[in-house]
Parts: sequence; C-alpha cells; structure tokens
Amino acid sequence: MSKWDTSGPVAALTMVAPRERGPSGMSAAVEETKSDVIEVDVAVIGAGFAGLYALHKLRNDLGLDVQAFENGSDVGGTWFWNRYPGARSDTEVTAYCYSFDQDLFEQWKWTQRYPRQKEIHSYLTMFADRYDLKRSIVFDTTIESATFNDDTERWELVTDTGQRWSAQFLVEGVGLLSSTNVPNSPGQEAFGGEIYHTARWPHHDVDFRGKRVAVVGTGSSGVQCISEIAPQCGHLTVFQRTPQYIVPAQHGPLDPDLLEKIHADYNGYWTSVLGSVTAFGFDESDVPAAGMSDAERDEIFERQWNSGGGFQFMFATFNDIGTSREANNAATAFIRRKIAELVDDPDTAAKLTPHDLYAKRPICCDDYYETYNRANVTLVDAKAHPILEVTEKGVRTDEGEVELDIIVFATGFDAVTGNYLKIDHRGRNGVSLRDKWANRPRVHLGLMSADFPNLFMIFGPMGPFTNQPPAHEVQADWIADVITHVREHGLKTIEPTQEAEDQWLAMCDDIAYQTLFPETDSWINGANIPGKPKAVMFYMAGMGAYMDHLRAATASRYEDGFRTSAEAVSV
Ligand code: NA7
Repeated sequence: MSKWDTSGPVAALTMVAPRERGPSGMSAAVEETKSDVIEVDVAVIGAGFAGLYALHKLRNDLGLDVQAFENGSDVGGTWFWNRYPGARSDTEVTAYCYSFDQDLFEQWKWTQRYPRQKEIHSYLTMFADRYDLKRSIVFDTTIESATFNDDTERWELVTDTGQRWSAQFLVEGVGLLSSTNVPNSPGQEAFGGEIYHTARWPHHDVDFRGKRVAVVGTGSSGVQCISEIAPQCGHLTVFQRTPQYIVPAQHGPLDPDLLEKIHADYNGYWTSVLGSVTAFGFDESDVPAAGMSDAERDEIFERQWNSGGGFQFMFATFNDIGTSREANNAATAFIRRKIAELVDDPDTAAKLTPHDLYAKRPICCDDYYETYNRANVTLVDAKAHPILEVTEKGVRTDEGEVELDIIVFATGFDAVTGNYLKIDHRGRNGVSLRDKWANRPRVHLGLMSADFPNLFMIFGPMGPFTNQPPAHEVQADWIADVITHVREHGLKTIEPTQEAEDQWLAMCDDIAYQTLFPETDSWINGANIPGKPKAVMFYMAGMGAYMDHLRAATASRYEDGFRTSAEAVSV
C-alpha cells in the first residue's frame, strides 16, 4: 500500500498524536459507548469556521443538544491542517472572521492585513474557548456513514472509532477545500527523504536549510510556499503543470482607516460585505473594461497591482473581467507584461506566462515572480516533463533524475464534493448520495438535497462562490431558522422538492455559463481531479443575490420548494 493510501494521504500518518487507547484499541470514551446509540438533537460534522459557528448557534443560541465531530485533533479545519510555510489568508482579514459578535470583533486584534495560519488558528481556538465549544466536540473522529432511518426519521451516524449516534438533524461543515489530492506517482514509498502535502503539514518545524526541495503545483498553496521556502532552502525545483495569473498581495499592517470606518458603522460594513458579489469586504467595481481605452484600463490595473489582492484584481478593477473576453484579455495582457518585466530569464518568464483565460480562483502572492530570479530556484514545465516516478533519491522525468531531500505536494483538493462523498450517506429508501451525485452534485441553495431530509451542508455544492466565513454565518443562521421552524410546527423533517432542486441547478448552470469560469479547468468545476465529472459547482451570481434566495425561502415559511413530514399525532 502506498504511504498515501489510508484516509487520504500524506504525513497525516505521523503528525497527529495517537489517541489514548483502551484494551480493545478503542479510546476510553468509545469503550463505554460503542454498543450504545447516543441520541442528540443535532450532529455537526467539522470544527472549522463553519462547524464552530453552527455549534455555537444551535447549542448556545437555540439551546439544542448538539454533538460535533472533527477528524483533526483540534479545532480549526483548514487552519488546523494547512500549516505549510507561507500559509495565510488572502482575504482582507476584516472580512475573514465572524461578524455576529461586535465585541469579539473589537477585542481581537489582528496584526496583519492577511494573517498567517498560526494567527487564524489562534483566533478559532479563542472563539471555541469564548463560547465553550470544545466540550461538545469529539476530536480525532471521522464520520464514516450517515444513514437516514425511514422509520424513526433520524440520522444514524457511525464513526471510525465504532461509536453510533442518532440525530434528528445533521449539519455538515466538512470543508470545501479539505479532501487532499495527491498525485499517484509510483515509488513514493521508496523515497529516502521527506514527503509532505501542503494541506497535511506536520506539526513540527520542517528544516529546509541546505536541502534540495521540490514543490509540485503552483496554485494558491504552491505559490505561497514557493516564495517562503526558496530563501530558506539549498535548492528549490518547482514542478509547474499550468502557469497561473498571480498578482501581488501587498501584505502589510491592517489599514487603520478601514478599522476606523468599520468601527464607525459596524452593521453598515457587514451589510455591504453581504450585499456584494464576493463578500470580500472591498469596493467592487461597477465599471466595465469593455469599451475603455488600453491606457485607461492599464492605469486602473496598475493601481490595483500596487494595492494588491487577487479577488480585488479581478473584481475591484472592472465588473466584467469574469464575463467579457475583451475585459479578460485586457487583464491577462497586463499581467503577462508584468511577468516579462519581473522575471530576468526570458525562458523562465515564458514558462511562467499563462495563455488561457483569467478565470480560475484568483491568486495573489508577494515576490512570487521575483523568486524565479534567485540562483537557487529552477522551474520545470511539468506538462512537458511530468514526474514519471519517485525514486529513492528524488524524482525522475524524461529529462533524468532530480535528486531531492524534501518533496512538497501542493497539488490541491478534491474540492467542493470530496469530503461529502467520503461519508457514505444514505437518504430516504436507502438512496446513496454517491449515486445521486455520480454525474454532478445536486444540492438546492447549496444547502439541502432532495431525499436527504434534515441534512444541511454548509458551503455544499451549488452554494455561492464567495469569501467563506461571512457566508458560513448566513447559511448557519438560515439552518437555525429552518430547524426552529420544524420544531415549532410539530414537523419531523424538511427537505427540498426535486423540482426546486432541479430548478436551482438549472439556474446555477445558466448563470455560470454567462461567465468565463466554465471555460478553464480548475477545482471550481472539478476538472483538476482525473475522472471527476466536470460540472458547475457554484452559484455564481454573488452573495447579495444568493441571500435574496435564502430570504425568499424563509419568507415563504419553507412552503415554496420544500416538503415536510409531520410528527405522528397520538390518539
Ligand atoms: P489548486 O489551486 O488546485 O492547485 C493545485 C496545483 O497542483 C495546480 O498547479 C495543479 O496543476 C497542480 N497539480 C495537481 N496535480 C498535479 C500533478 N499530478 N502533477 C503536477 N502538478 C499537479 O490547489 P491549492 O491548494 O493551491 O489551492 C486550492 C484553493 O485553496 C485555493 O484556490 C484557495 O481557495 C485555497 P494544474 O493547474 O491542475 O495543471
């Protein structure tokens, strides 16, 4: 078996401290309960941004009996796992946090515009402590199956530790970008050095000094760790399969004027975040690039380049980069010229220059292109010369063997659907989620799927393509309202109708095909995973418009597009 083969890959095997085991090999808590089914009102899966807020909302605000499950050994989700060098948010932090508690916002002092992993993890730890959440979370525990019992109309959960739980409602915050993608290059077991995946990074420091390092992959994770590792290591070889358009982040301290503005009108700030397209907290442009002169466009691009941010470059410059070829071409021409200016060696610059549309999740990183001017960095075109195998000493391509001490896979995720499909979900009449989603994911409002009653997916497929934490809160609040509605109206279950789900999918497709995003291959449409169906997986009309749909469902008191089952009335 490959060393990646267990629950997904990589150093997960070594980095998480083993659980305390009882005589049978199970944890003490599990020993006590393995034969019993423990009943709760709500089960929450995941303890990242989404799961923690859902737990707080449902347990502390609604007073429900809630149990959360987390496969990591601590809270944090993305920010527990992604500890690679350079890992940081690339969303302006004032919008990359919880909004519902103004005291929390005022008390927590972020140090930087784009905080590092450690700072965000500390924030989530503080959040869990502030609301006393950890006592309701079982860590180091993976939900293996979730089965809807048609008789009891409850979800039955089985964990990898043998525990059995029963819940009326199941809320999953399992992570959009969490199920790791690891190349299946043969020979990984034979490698004499260290191998890591960015999203399963060990909890100990990795010493790069004097080492020969390879980074495979140049998405958001790859570019962040490339820029950070290069100055630390002996030699860095980057295996780039597809070049991307990368603009500077322009990291720095938090803008005191922005903090002042938020302080002066806290609710107004969040209303504007949630009313925008991206929910990133910056002013989005309402000006189209199409029809403007090249000089006028370049002036705006240059200004944005200097103030930084990937989503900002795509959405704060003009309002049609994602929809108009003319606008998109203007943006890509500008970035291509920057690459040529910034990279000294013309051959390297040519390899780094993309020629496709600018229609993936936009990336920003400081000093990325400049990194290739370092004498200790080599760029390999991994499309022309893919890694054929991992050897004892390094990796082999058709150009020969590259000797290495450390291999870093920055190869991304089985995004959006990956973690949902790892759990064997069975809905009404035993219908399997894996079967239902065999050709594409099917989820109404990005939250609920027909035949899977009382199952809520925070940031499930067909949800908004936006900054996540504020959207998590909106979705969890909506879920809380639905659960309250069910309980207060003597209902047992609620689920979307098939018709509503089909209409939502058709609308998501219609909107997506008015943009350029379906025209490039990336994790956004599933094209990064061999064999995965390529499909629209997001609602692309923005956060403000998405919230209108949630409000409409609430206003109809879940009459439109949902069906419910009532509690049996005893006579
Ligand atoms: P991404 O954005 O999916 O990037 C993964 C990178 O890894 C990308 O450059 C891929 O090339 C490359 N890749 C994947 N498989 C291989 C193999 N087998 N060989 C060589 N290169 C490979 O993942 P990230 O973790 O960087 O970021 C994901 C999101 O997390 C990001 O958008 C943020 O929202 C946070 P490809 O482009 O597929 O040719």
